[in-house]
Formats: sequence, structure tokens, C-alpha cells
Amino acid sequence: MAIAVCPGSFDPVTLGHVDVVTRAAALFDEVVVAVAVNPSKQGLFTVDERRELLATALEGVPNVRTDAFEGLVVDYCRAIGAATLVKGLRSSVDFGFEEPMAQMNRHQTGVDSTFLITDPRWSYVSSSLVKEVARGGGDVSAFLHPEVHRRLCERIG
Ligand code: COD
Repeated sequence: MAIAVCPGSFDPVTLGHVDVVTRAAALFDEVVVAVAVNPSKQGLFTVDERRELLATALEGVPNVRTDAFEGLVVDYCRAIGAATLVKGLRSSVDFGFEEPMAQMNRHQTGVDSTFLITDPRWSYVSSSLVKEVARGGGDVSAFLHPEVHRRLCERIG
């Protein structure tokens, strides 16, 4: 069974993430969307909340589950028997960031990385930009599942 891991912060999940995970689910037998736990970095949403929002946004997408991990993503992949990571690439900036990580991850354990080019609709969308615009009073509803949008507005007041 081919298992893929989509790792990330997902603080919160955007429709760009949903697009990449949905496309990965069509390519692999099982996709695990894994929230990276970083004890030194406080997010807007807790890890449990992020998983809950992921589950809501990905409802109806078959063969996908959520999880959380701490430490190296490759160790997590090995623990669950996943042979590849799946990442979204929005631009050459993403590539510049992802390429050394993919090389390092493969060197460490042989875990490969699969990159999906983002749908142009979401190529400028990131969780951090969505939060910044929402905090400034802008409308980010086009980039989020309606429930995620509701929870974001509630959280930032
Ligand atoms: N369209 C398509 N893809 C997107 C979009 C979008 N609009 N937005 C984000 N993505 C992709 C990103 O490219 C990324 O692949 C994934 O979705 C998650 O994005 P984020 O922003 O939620 O998460 P990041 O980038 O903060 O996650 C970084 C990781 C947690 C994956 C990374 O730091 C990691 O692997 N950490 C674990 C520790 C580790 O192993 N470190 C050593 C690495 S060599």
C-alpha cells in the first residue's frame, strides 16, 4: 500500500492545502495530513484545532486521515511506513525552500518527496497571508472552507 504524508503547519488549512491533498489522494492509497508540532512556536490555532479544521475542510475526500507529529518528518514517515512526502509548489520561491529539505530528507532515510504544482487559483495563498489580511479586516473567505473562515474570524475577533 502506497502511503504519502502531507506535512505542514496548517495554521489554518487553506483551499490551497485542500487542493494539494485532494490531488495526492488520487495518486496514493492513503494520504496522512500530518500537523507538525513545534513546541517553540505558538500558532493561532492549537494542533488539535488545526486537525479538527483539516478534517472539516477535507470531509468527503477519500483515503485521507489527519495526524500530528513532533520531531523529524522522516522519522514520522518511517514510523507509519510512508515512502513519500507530498508538498505543494506555488512558485520558484517554494522550490528554493523545499529542494534542500527534500535532499536532506532523502539523504537521512530514503524518504522521497513528490511535488504538485499548485492550482493557479491558490498560487498566492498561504496561511500566514490569510491571517495577516484577516487581522487587517480584509475578506479572505475565497481562500478558506466556510467553517474555517468562520473560526478564523471568531479567533481574531
Ligand atoms: N497551494 C499549494 N500548496 C500549498 C499552498 C497553496 N496555496 N499553501 C501551502 N502549500 C503547501 C506548502 O508548500 C507545504 O508543502 C504544505 O502545503 C504545508 O504548508 P504550511 O505553510 O502549512 O506548512 P509549512 O511550510 O510551515 O511546513 C513546513 C514543515 C512542517 C513541513 C517542515 O518545517 C517540516 O518538515 N518540519 C518537521 C521537522 C523536520 O523534519 N525538519 C527537517 C526538514 S529537512
